[in-house]
Amino acid sequence: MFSKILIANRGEISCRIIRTAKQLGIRTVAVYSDADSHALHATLADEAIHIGASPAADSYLQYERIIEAAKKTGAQAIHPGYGFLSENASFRRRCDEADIVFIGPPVGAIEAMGSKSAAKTIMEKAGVPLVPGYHGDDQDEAILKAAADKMGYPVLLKAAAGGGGKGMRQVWAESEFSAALAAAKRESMKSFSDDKMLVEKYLTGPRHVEIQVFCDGHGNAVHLFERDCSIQRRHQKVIEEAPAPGMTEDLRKAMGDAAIRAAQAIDYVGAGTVEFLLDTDGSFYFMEMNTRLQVEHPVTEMISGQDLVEWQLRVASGETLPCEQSDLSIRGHAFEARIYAEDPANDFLPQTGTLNFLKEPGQDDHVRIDTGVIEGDTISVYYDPMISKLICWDENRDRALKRLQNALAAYSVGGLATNIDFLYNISHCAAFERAELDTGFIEKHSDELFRNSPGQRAEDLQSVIPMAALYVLLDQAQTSNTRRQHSKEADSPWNSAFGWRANSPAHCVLKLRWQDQEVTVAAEPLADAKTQGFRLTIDDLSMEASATLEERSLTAVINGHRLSASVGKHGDEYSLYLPDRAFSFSRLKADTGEFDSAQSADHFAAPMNGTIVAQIATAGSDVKKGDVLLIMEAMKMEHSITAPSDGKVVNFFFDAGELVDGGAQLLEFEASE
Ligand code: MV4
Repeated sequence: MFSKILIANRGEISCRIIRTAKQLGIRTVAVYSDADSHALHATLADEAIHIGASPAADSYLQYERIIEAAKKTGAQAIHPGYGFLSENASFRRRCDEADIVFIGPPVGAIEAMGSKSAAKTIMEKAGVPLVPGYHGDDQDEAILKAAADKMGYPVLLKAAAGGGGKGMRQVWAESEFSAALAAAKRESMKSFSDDKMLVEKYLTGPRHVEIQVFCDGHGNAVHLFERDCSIQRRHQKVIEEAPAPGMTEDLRKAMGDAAIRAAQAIDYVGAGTVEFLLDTDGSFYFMEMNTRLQVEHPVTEMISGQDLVEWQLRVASGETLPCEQSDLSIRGHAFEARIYAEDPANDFLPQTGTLNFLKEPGQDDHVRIDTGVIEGDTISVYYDPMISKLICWDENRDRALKRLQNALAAYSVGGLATNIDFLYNISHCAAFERAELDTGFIEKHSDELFRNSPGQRAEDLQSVIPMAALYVLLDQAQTSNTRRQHSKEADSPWNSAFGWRANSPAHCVLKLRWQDQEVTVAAEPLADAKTQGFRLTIDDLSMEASATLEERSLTAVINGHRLSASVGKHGDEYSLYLPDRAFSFSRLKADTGEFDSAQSADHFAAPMNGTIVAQIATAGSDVKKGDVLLIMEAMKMEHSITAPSDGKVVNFFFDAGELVDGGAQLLEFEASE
C-alpha cells in the first residue's frame, strides 16, 4: 500500500479522498490554485503544493506541474478524482513515464471509451445490449436514412464525438430526416470538429440506470449494484439513488453481468460506471462507460457498506479486490442530493459569492455530507459551483426519503442563491415519493418544483411575510438598543430604529421586497405584550404577533401559531431559512421606495466574468418589461439581461465580442414614467 498519495483535484472529492487516505494511514498531498489558497482540501492534506493561477487551465489541468509536485513530495501515486484529468489518457501516460501510479484505469481503457461509436462497436462485440440503430463509419445520407426508416420514427441523431446530451437531435418523421441530419452535422462539426453521426431508435421517457463496476489488476471483476440517476436537468444529475426503484433480481443480475462484460471487453482496472438507458418495458441499452469514480458513488457506498476510494487505493497498489461478488449485498436505500450555488429562479444561473451563512444538518449514520467548503468561503467563477453532496440512508426508500426531506429542511446557506429549495420540492413531490422516475421528471413536474418564491402562496401572508417583518423589527430594536447604550440621551427619538411619533408608541411602516415582489407591513407595538409584541397589518389582514430573536434564530407567534426559522443578515439583505425554503428580502427605505442597497444597479451588472454575445435592443429604442436587452456568455452558458420595466437603453457600455468582468455595468437603462 502507498505511504503517500497526491490528489490532483479540489473541493469535496479531494476532501473525501483525503478522509479515506487518513483512515488508511496514508499521507496526503493536495494541490491548489490561487483561488484555493485557503480552501478546505489544502488545509486537510498533510502537505499542499501551489500549482498555478485560478483558472483550471492554469492549475488543475497543468499536468506537468502536478507530476512535478508528486516528485517533489515523494508521492507514489496520484488520485485524479473526477473531472479535470481523471479521464485524460495523456496524463495517465505521463504518470506511467514518471513511474508514478495513476489511481485509475489503463490508457487503453480510457481511450476505448473516448468515442461513442467506438465504444458501441466494442460493446456490441461483448454482447452488451445497444439501442437499436446504426453506428457505422459509412456516413452516406442514404445509408443513415435507410437505417432510420427501417427502425421507424422517432429516431435520435447523436454526434459520435458528443456526450452528455450534446449533439443530439430527435427526428419524428421521415420527411424531416434530411434537414435534421444536415443541421445535426453542422452543429456537431461546430462543437466537436467532427460530424460523424449515430442513428438510434428514440426511447421516449427512459430511465438512466448505471452499474458500478470494479476490476483489479488480476482479472477479477464485480459490480456493486445500480444507481438511478434519472433526476437530471439539462444532463446534469440532481438527485441520485441506490438501489433503483422497481429493480428485480433478474434485471439487476442481467445489467450487472452486462456491465462486467463491458469492463472486461476493455481490460478495465479500477472503479468504473456503465450507464444504461432502462426502457419502460424493462429492456436496457448501453449508453456510455465512465472511466472514473463518479460524483454519486456515495449512494453505492451507503447501501453496500464499502469504501470505494479504499478499493481504488488497494487495487492501484496491486492488491486483489477486497470482495467477491457473493460477499456483496444491498442493505437499505440511499439518496444523494447535489447542493449547488445556482439560482433556480433565474434559470439556474451559477452563483458566485461568499457563504456568509452555512448551517448544515447534523451528520450521523443516516446523514453524510461530502463538502469542500466552510462558512465564510467563497464560491468562485473558476470552478463548478458545487457546495456539497447531501447523502441520506435508511432501511428502505420511504424512510431514506424522509431523512433526505428533513436534512434539506435543516440545510441553510446564506450569501448566495442555492438549489436547496428546489431539491426540497423534488423530495416532497408526490410523483418522486411514488418513485415515478424518468429522465423527463423535472420538466414534467416543473410547476410543482418551481413554486418557491414566497408571497405566491396565500398562507405566506400569515406566516413567512409577518415573520420577515418581525425579524426586521427585532433586528432594528437590537440596533436601537445598542445605540441607546452608547448614547448620552438614551430616550432621544433619534435612537429609535422605527419611526417615532410624540405621545404614542412608535408606529412603523415597513416595505419589504424580494425578486419582483414587494409588500407593505404596518406594525404597531402592543404595550401589554410580554415579548416584543406587535399588531401587524398586511393588505387587509391584521394580526397579533410577537417574536424573540436570538443569535441566528427567530421564534414568532402569529395569531397563536408558533413558527421558527434560522435567520441571517448580510449587508442590506435579510434571510429567513424555513424548513421548506429560504426567503431572502430587502427592506426599502420608508417612503422613498429606493433600495437600501444598490440592488437596482445590480440588475445590469454582469453576473460573472464573460463575453458579450450580442446587443439585442437598440440604444434609444423603447422596450417593454422583460424584453431581452443584451446576451452574454459565461461559464459556457448564455445569460440574457432583460428590461426590469418599460423604458429604453440609453447606452451600451460593451460591444459584442468584448470581455467583461463580473459586476461590470453593462448598460444604462431609463425606465419609462
Ligand atoms: C437517448 C435517449 C433516448 N433514446 N438515446 C442523453 C445524454 C446521453 N447520456 C444519452 N442521452 C439520451 N439518449 C435514445 N436512443 C434519451 C437520452 C436522455 C437522457 C439520458 C440519460 C439521462 C438523462 C437524459 C436526458 C435527456 C435525454
